[in-house]
Amino acid sequence: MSLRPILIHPDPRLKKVATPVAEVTDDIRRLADDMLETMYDAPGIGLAAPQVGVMDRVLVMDCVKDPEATPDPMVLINPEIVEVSEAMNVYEEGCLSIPEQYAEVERPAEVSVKWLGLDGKTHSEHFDGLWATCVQHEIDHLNGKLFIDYLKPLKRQMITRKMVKLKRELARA
Ligand code: K1U
Ligand code: ZN
Repeated sequence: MSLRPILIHPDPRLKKVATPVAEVTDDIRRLADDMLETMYDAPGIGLAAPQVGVMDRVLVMDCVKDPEATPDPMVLINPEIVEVSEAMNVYEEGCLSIPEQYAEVERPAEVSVKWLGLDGKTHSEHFDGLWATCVQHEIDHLNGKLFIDYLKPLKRQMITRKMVKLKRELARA
């Protein structure tokens, strides 16, 4: 297992639609392991493959925030939202590709998702609470969408300018 560098916005790879995975290969298993290690190290509650520069439809998440509780790592390949609730929920989201920037985003409060597991089988689950918010945020990444795309243009531009500055500073360091 190894840590992979996380891309920082703006980066063209974060705006692209990722490609469906045709088969669960050793490369995909290695990618999922590396993504979980990278997510826990960040730390974060989710990570999508495009954030580490891989344009495959793979995401990982673990929304168990309590460090004393048992971790619940999940790997979702080719995830699809099959049902959304009418009820909406607002959560102050962050993003590992947009460090230290947070904003309220409104999304369906509950979603049903189906995906391919590392076992090669189709799985489906109903998510609510933070899990529902996180899985939608990660599926957005697979579709080239960031949480700042839900914000007013002025706020989005302000955050993007901060990230351009941060990337310049990181490149100089
Ligand atoms: O996809 C990402 O960039 C990861 C992102 C996921 C996410 C956060 C909040 C709402 C929806 C999706 C993060 O994990 S940001 C970091 C974070 O939320 C966190 C970090 C440490 C402990 C608890 C949360
Ligand atoms: Zn994100």
